Amino acid sequence: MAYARPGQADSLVRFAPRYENFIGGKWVPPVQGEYLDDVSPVDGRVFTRVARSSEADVDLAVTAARDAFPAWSATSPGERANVLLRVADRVESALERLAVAESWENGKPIREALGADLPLAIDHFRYFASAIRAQEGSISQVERDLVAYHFREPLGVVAQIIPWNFPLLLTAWKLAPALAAGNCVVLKPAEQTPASVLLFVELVADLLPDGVVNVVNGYGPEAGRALAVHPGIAKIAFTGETSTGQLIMRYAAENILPVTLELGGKSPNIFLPDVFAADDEFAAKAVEGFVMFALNQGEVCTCPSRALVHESIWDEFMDRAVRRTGELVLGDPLDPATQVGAQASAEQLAKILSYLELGREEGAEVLVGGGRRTVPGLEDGYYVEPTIFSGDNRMRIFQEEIFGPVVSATRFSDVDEAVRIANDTQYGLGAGVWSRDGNTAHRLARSVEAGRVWVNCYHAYPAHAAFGGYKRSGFGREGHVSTLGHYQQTKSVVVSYDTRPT
Ligand code: TXE
Repeated sequence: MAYARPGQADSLVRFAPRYENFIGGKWVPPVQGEYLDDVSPVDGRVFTRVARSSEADVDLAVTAARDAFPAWSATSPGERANVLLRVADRVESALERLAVAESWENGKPIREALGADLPLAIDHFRYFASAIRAQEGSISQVERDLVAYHFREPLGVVAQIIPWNFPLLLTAWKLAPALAAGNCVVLKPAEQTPASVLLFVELVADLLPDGVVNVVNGYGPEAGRALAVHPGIAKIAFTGETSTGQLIMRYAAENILPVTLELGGKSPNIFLPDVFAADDEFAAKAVEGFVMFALNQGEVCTCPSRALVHESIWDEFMDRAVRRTGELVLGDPLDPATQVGAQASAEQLAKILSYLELGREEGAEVLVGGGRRTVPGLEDGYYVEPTIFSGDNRMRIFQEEIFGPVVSATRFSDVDEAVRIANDTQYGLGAGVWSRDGNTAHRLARSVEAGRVWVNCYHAYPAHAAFGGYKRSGFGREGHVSTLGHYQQTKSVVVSYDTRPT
């Protein structure tokens, strides 16, 4: 049975009619008094309104964060770890409620929110609680009586700007390492999906000292830009489109700030001939790996949006892939049986439909899907059929990030050709390799220019495995102990224990 929709009497979620910014531990109305509409892609209707922030609001948030920094940065790693553990427990206690909110606001199937987004978010807080306690500095013995101690110190106030495809998970990916390292944060959620982040903040507000986490809402070129150029911040962490990432780097240059960027992708998923030579269970797993292009409606930066299938298995493999894709259950995101939900926004829907059109114009063949879908009772929602194109890697549908449930498939004849096609892209975020031959899989994994390569699996995002891009997919790593380094600076204290005069 589907979860009740927010607004229905028995729903787990009751959205307020309006949300303010969260600054210095309080809900603060926007200085200019303006709000923006928050639309659910499930039914295409406005369900709440959220502060539309300007420079003045950003300034308040950065000031609050700076005021909180001396005390927070002076806490011990153990104290900060305990805060993160309490945040994790609190989120866990409200898992279903947050999942409904996330599904309603983003359009993702509730089964994914319950089974992946929220559990992974919780685990990230726990992971970084452990990571910060286990982190060690180093001592260099420069000379017999001259040593350098290396301390890892927080940066200060960190600006974090996130997109709409994984609002709660990316909030966790950003907040957990930043807070663990002793920074204060000003977070700007995407204008399409602020409410679930605000529910999260409301839930954990009493666990955090005032000003340690602040949230300013609003549009990218207004609130986002104002935050990124603010002289009071010490770093920008951004996830979003590659062209926005370029702007972020320019903004960062104004104040000489470090940035980490997690940007777009066009990830190849490579299927070698022995996929079918092995047992059928393995072949079935590989087909499921192909079908993962539709996870989160394809609105995933690592969406396996290019499938490279060996020519010797093309017919059989694609038959099975087309059949499985056609079986995916598309519908009400709040129904636990639903596997494909709604695209996150009307703009995203329009973008995907334009690429479906473009693929046909370019001469690609539609093997399954190819259009918008209407869900009974949710006629104004933004639903797109999972679509497989067959074509050539030079086509725009193989080169540009569509960010929808669309995969462009092509064949290859040997491993060298697979590598050539896989690397023929400006992006380098994710890749998949499917083979029973460990040597071939290893060779491919090492040859593909991507920051994350999955072998015989896909879309796994465990904490403790570094995630981030090569090429124009950005730089910096998340989800791993090394991420702490992106939120710290190194101080070396050089000490002489030599008692002789120099
Ligand atoms: O992204 P933006 P959009 C890709 C995907 C999608 C396309 C457009 O292909 O179709 O980007 O999505 C903030 N200064 N990805 O327009 O603009 C914005 O408010 C400061 C890939 O939503 O990058 C939001 O909070 N901030 C992707 C965040 O940046 C600015 C995830 C992301 O928005 C800003 C999402 C500015 N000038 C989209 N302009 C991934 N790789 O995960 C915007 N923002």
